[in-house]
Amino acid sequence: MTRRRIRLCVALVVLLGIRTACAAERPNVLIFFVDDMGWMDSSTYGSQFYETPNLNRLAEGGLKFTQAYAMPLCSPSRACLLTGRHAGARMQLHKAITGGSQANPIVPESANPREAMCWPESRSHLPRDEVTIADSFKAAGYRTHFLGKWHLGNGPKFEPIQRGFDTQLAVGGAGPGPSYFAPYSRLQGLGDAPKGEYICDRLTAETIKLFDQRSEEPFFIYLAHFNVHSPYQAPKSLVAKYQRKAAELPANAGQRHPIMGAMIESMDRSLGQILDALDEQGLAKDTLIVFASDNGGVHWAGGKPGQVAADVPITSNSPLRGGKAAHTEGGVRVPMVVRWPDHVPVGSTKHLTHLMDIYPTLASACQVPLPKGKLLDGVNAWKQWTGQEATPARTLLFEHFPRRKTLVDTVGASFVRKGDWKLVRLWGAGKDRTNRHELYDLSNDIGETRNRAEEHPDMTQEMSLLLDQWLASTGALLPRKNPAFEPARPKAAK
Ligand SMILES: [Ca+2]
Repeated sequence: MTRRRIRLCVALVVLLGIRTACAAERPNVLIFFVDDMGWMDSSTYGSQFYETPNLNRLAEGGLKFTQAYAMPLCSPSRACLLTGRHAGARMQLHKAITGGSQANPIVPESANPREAMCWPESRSHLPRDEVTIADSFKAAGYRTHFLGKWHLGNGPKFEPIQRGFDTQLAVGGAGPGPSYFAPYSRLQGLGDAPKGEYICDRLTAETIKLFDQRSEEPFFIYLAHFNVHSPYQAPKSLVAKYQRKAAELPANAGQRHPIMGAMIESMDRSLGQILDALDEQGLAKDTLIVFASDNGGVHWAGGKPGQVAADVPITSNSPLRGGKAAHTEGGVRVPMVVRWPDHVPVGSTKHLTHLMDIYPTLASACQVPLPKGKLLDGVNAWKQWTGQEATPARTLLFEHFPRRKTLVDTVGASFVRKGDWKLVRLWGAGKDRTNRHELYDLSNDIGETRNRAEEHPDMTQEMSLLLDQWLASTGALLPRKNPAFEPARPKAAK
């Protein structure tokens, strides 16, 4: 071999070596996102009713978070996940996007005389000037794919392919439409679905197809399942299985809804099929998986008349208080598991985290540059995820959720977590419509049963000040007293 050929071979080996190293350092990313799955809605987190062997399997090979937070509702949580920024405070997006949402939200000057407060309106879409995690990953050379529930604005200009995704499928709103079973009347790209197909199964199959598209570029997949949001529908055989299980339980058991059991198991089967496909294709070690939910479980009866267990609460978040749409732990604490073999150690962590942290942390893991000139509220916790640092990446966590009461247990509230303590501000709920504060020590009162605000006035004041400073820094819209309020009038029914 001539010297020139030797030099060429050495150069090739070096190049190939670097490429292999790069490939190993830039994993594929799969965000497996579930809708309305509460913190206790899996055997992984302690449910005795639901069966989630595949989430157990994921957690046994990864890191399980016990203090991961979302917003209490779908749209704001998804905005936090995708932008790494506070949706409720910075984007004025604090409700699920509906026809009543506004393009340019304000706080109305006055409201119905029955209402004590004027509540801020909520935005109708993810603002166009926000940069998404998909924008960043696409710019860094990833193939980016979206499947499932979007719920961040209606109309072509707000769809995933306008927000950094190369491909999109389904792009649903609050749920899959009138049915989880084909034909689907409101979902994109699924016109070929055979009658009776369950949308969860289809999204799973379409995700696995993306694994087959082997290319030089790694993939970034955001699979946002419709399960386990309403309408409550699941394959009959699975519903029957959970009817038998429920029949064995006392009538007051918190978790006993057969359709919910079947919907959760369907979702878990999807996860299992995806994990199997990654194993079979030799991709498991090169794929970083984040599993999470967008808000707490629905703890009221949500079935339709005549449906199985129509009068039974959909789930229970106990020992957490409340559920979906509430600022209490049952509404905002969610399951979250991260797996990347040989990088993220196996175990569980109490570190405080939020869906907002996923963007900067994944960007760090995958060497993806963060957007310039955009302040992220999420923190980069990669050193914590990988066990390189034991101290938490965040000790403070804020949420802003200024809405009138519309669903069970919901009130307009904001809160700050500082270490184990949680200070809640209930807007206009005090004497003469002043703000009321509640203080909880979650280290020994996870159910928020004992308000310690009077016992710890200094801490209450200090954390209230932190909340004020944060709200002012974000430009959040704040509720104010309704000048038209007539207390003598009966309050709105809801
Ligand atoms: Ca949701």
